[in-house]
Amino acid sequence: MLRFETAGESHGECLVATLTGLPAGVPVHSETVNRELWRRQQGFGRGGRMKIETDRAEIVAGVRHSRTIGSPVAIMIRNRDWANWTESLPVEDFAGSEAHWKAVTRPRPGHADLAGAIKYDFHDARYILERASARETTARVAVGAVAKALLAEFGMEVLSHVIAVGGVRLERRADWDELVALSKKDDVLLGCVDGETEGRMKEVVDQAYRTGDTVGGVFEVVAHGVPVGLGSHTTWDARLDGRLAQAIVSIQAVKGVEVGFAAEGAASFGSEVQDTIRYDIEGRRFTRGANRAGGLEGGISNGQDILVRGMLKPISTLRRPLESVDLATREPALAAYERSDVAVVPAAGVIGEAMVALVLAQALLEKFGGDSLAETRRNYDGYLEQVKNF
Ligand code: EPS
Repeated sequence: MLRFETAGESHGECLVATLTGLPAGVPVHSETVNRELWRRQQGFGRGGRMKIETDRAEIVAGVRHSRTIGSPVAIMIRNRDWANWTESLPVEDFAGSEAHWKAVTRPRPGHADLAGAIKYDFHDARYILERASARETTARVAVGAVAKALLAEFGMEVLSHVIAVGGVRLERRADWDELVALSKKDDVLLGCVDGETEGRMKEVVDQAYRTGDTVGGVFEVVAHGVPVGLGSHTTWDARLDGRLAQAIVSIQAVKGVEVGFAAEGAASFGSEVQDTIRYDIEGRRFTRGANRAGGLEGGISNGQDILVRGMLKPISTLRRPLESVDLATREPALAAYERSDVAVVPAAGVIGEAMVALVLAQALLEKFGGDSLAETRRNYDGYLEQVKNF
């Protein structure tokens, strides 16, 4: 079973992630992981922290001579900002440390601050926000890049784009080649495939900057080259759509997920929604009239592109803070503000890619197993042959 874990606080020494259960022989290169980390840092609307950090992956276990060796892969990403926090958040307490604490006692509406402080019995939300912060997603993206390397061996790719920022929405479908081109760009504005729409998205972010506000949006993750048959209809927790939904909603600030064209489908008749089935006699394969199901039927991948969207609420740290209550005095107070992002939709898309890649890698290994890449490939090729002869 492929599994991953992350640890690390936003202003601690580093973030770490382990990925356990990969077969031996998967090619892994630091530069590929670093490119994904770089992509996560981009986008118009990111905050001051991104100017401090240049996230770099240090692969410290599980990879030798650029290939996995079957043992857990461990990756560390150092926080440059840690240098400014060594006295405020030390591992070992020291006499007089209180004078250096950066206590957060005015919880931000929408953040984990208040619920976390009550639950963990802290009167300082600092200990909560340090882990709740989306800085944690750096570690997810690092192991997600390794999952992508495994998927690439089987012809699968996962990319994303932004389909809405605030009320501005991309009104057309993006094709796969546009997503590939977007992922190769070295100047990321808002991650939208349409320049004119992206310009209008930027105006919304500009407005949020001007007014001390924040803005959310919607990203779409597309998985290309996925074979028919990952996931299963047989039990609720084997359904791939459910597993992808959890992976997407677990991303900080994501409040909603959509598989395929769910919202549109809910407002339509069945005759307009289902993807009709056809057969290509020469190619000896089943084809579809459309892909409104987002590549998933009955919780099983159906061979079409997998489409999942994440809906992000606006970031909860506002420069023009909202009404709150001071945890110490119980008096009304404005919520805490240090610095924050104004919009993070393209970055969230990159995180969404990592999460989708991890879930697909898990489903792939569940179905095909293998301790070495060669063994996994043999099982995979045998299955594809079976599908061809179905
Ligand atoms: C983030 C780093 C954080 C925030 C953001 C994501 O850095 P800092 O808190 O030092 O400014 O910019 O986290 C949040 C949105 C949040 O609410 O905590 C990152 O690396 O993505």
